[in-house]
Amino acid sequence: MKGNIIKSIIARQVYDSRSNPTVEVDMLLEDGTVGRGIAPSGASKGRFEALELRDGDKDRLNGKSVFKAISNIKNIIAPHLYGMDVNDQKSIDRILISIDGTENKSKLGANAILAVSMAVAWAGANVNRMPLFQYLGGDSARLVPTPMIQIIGGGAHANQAIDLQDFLVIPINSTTFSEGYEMVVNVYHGTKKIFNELGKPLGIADEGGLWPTDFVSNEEGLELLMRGIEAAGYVPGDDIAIALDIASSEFYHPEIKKYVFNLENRLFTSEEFVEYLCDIQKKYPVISIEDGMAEEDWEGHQQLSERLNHKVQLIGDDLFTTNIKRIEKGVKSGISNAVLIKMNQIGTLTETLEVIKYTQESGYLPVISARSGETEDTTITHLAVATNAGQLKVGSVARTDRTVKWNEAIRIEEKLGQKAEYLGKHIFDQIKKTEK
Ligand code: 2PG
Ligand code: MG
Repeated sequence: MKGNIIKSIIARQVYDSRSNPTVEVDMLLEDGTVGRGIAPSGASKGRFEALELRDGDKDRLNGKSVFKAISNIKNIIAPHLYGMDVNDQKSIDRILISIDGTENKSKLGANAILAVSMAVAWAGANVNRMPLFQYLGGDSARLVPTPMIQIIGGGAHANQAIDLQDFLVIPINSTTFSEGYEMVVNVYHGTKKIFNELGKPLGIADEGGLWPTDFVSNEEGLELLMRGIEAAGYVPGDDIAIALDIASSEFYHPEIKKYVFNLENRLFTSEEFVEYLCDIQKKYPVISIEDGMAEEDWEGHQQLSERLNHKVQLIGDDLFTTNIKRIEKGVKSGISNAVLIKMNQIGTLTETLEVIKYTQESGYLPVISARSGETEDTTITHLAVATNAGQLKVGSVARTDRTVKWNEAIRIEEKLGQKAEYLGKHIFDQIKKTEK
């Protein structure tokens, strides 16, 4: 079909939710259809992620401009793709991978490659007049994700005000996405009310969560979250469960092999940190822990997994970096039982789909995730439904770069109507099922 043919590719520098430059691509087809992709950007990045290409020009936008990536799209990528059928996503992504030719997409930049790959998907869906989730997932795409939502933000997303990065909730006692989302909105407001009543100064962290400025311990975040859940009229553990992204690579010091809580002036060995996490899990209704240990502390991960796997969802983010080779290593040794899926950690949509498939086939749980630097792009919501991943993590319920993704899930749920499925409490069965 001639209409599906790629006619021109426009790449430009736009800005993300942290006011950093990023790459946007418009994919124009012969029949006038357009598809757009915008690359997101992380702050607490894993060492093994694909490379985000920035210009490094200290006199311009702190070295963060992306004109090299844009010129790579215009001069290297685009000439290869003109005349191709936009519906052939796999071949297009394969070309992108091969003209880059590096392990970590460092020649062309994963931001350049991903924005193109996403734009191809949207143009493909648009030219077929289909929602993206259906275009990618067909008729079996019907699992609307259970949200994992940040209420308090810390770590690299809040200027290290506290060491732990994300205090999140999962609305387990909900039967639809819309119902679950409403519950979390209530928790957000409830927690804000508690902060105000206690006279706690408060900012908004990078992903829209509450930014504590005067905490004395990391556990204080958990205490306040519990109070926030109760203030919203819910029972912690029954209605709303807690999830944590420890993002521990950020405060692990490999030279001394210690985890360091700056806020509390406390040092932990790997074993002690496993103990700390197990204690927290006993004390609070925590059902999901991400990056409990640092990205290179495989032994620590092994210990944590022996203690908590199958009771708790243990997600590898920096640990796995959406990379089959690293996930394989985890699967072989029974490390963790879930994988955080971030498209820009690997760099193309096709590879992301392969990672999700591999994760599911390995009996691990995929959790689709945004980055802390985001835009109006809603691809990840569609990706979650398309792959029946079951869970989505997008930061908080405030700020438009976050709500665009959640609002899109509300629309998709409505569109699916009777066909829509949802995990809610079944998350527990899913975690249990990861037991071999
Ligand atoms: C994470 C993400 C999203 P960043 O650690 O899971 O919260 O943060 O995009 O900064 O890596
Ligand atoms: Mg993380």
